[in-house]
Amino acid sequence: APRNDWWRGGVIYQVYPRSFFDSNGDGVGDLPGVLAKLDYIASLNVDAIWLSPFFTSPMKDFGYDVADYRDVDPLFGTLADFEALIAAAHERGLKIIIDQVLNHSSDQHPWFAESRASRHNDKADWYVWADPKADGSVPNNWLSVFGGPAWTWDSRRKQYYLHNFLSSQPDLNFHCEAVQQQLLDDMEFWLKRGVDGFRLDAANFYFHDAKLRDNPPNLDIKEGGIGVRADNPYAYQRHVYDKTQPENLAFLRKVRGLLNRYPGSTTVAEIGCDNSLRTMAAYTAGGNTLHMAYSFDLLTEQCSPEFIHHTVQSIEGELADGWPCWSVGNHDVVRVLSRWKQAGKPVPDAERGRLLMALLLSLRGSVCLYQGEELGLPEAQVAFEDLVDPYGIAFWPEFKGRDGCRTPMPWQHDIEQAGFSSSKPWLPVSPAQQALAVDVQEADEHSLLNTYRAFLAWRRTQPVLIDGSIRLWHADDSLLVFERRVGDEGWLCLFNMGSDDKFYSLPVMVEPLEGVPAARADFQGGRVHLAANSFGYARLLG
Ligand code: TEU
Repeated sequence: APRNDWWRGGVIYQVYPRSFFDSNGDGVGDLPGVLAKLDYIASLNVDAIWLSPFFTSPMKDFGYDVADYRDVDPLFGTLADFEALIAAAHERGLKIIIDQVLNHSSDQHPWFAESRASRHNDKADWYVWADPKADGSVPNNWLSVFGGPAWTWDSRRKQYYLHNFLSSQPDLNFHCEAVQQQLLDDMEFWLKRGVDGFRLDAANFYFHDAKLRDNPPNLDIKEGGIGVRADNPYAYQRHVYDKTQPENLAFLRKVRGLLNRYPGSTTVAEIGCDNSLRTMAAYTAGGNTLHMAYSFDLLTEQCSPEFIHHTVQSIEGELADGWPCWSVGNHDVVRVLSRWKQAGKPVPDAERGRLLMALLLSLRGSVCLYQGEELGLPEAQVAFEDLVDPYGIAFWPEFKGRDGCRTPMPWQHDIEQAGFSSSKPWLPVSPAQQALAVDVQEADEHSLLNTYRAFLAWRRTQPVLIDGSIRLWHADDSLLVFERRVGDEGWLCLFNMGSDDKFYSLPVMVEPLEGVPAARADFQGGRVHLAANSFGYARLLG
């Protein structure tokens, strides 16, 4: 019988529809394109697909600016296309999770048009409006994640409105009950159409401090953190008032109440803030708020075994009965093989890719894989003239934006546009990525793609990895060792992330685990030999 908690320990494949497959030759991927490639996704042996936004949108933030929460943008297809996709996915045993961008709408949403029209109308308080200071300046020091103040002046209302992201993405006012109810109704619209859950965009941003207090300065800047750059003032504030307010828990409980009426549905929230592990724990514990949350910790530059050890240790310490979801890549960050560059000797990306695959899929929790990770794609080099991401354009050249991880999926190595589209795509195909196209890797039984397929097929039959507890054993500058356990069955999982051979003395008796795809550890009595970028598992005896 299908488990309602299929999402626990499940693997979610993130599709960025604009760049997956273009079925109608307009240069932009679409929902019929996802349908056309559904057998490919099913062949990966993942449990679910997370679709980045395909809703009606002026595309200022490529769909993360929604102008109608209940319809499909013509660029991506129709509601009927979406329904066909859901049906076909379910036939293949794949769940569909859709992105809900509730924190803000597009400034083209009719709600915003009404809200900005006057201070006295039904939607007057649906967005966050505030009077200027006496000198006409912005109400407080809050900043937009994408640069500049988080406030934009509206000459009609003669007030400022809040936008944590682009000025074309006004924040909805969650302090207004009617807004909450409307968004819950819009979510239910999709549940009724059979979606299996939601990825909640920027889920800790929903509420702002009603008193609009200034954020304090940040005196403890974490180098290598997301957005930490000398030219980005956002990192130099502590974001205690513009997001992550206590009121959010009550709203998330309403979301859970709605989902509880649709058994088998789930939520995975994106939590980006200074204390994201603690927030993840608070938002997923107790079974009455979110099902899962993912943090940004593994989406940063930091990738040492010590860092991963420390991150997992802290979340395990905080989590209680909450549930983590891990990812090392998405449509917002540099692709992992380019971001987690290895010190020392360069190694083939496919070898590094195998190690990161096994590591990510051995942690306790669910996992989001980003399209192309299974191919070991490096970050695409996109020239300034070709950039379309406003975030990248604003901070070039210190920060090159998010286009390099959003270029078209390479399906074929020897045809124009890598088989993604019959015309010029919205972002250029990367030649380095095209060399790793799906057709090349399908023809090679040892390719990273085929390793993913085999590993995921094996993993889904291993209760230790799906349900087991985790205990950290050891981390140094190259080696990470932890234990996973269900009942009497305990495994030691070892990863050599360094570029040199490594020996590890086993403090206990073990028996090497056979038949693990791509595992290469060599157990020699009381110690184990791990070549650079290799991993292995052993059963703990006694
Ligand atoms: O990203 C949210 C986001 O950018 C923040 O969480 C940010 O990284 C962090 O707060 C930095 O401190 C989501 C989407 O994934 C992204 O594509 C959208 O552009 C954004 O929301 C706005 O909808």
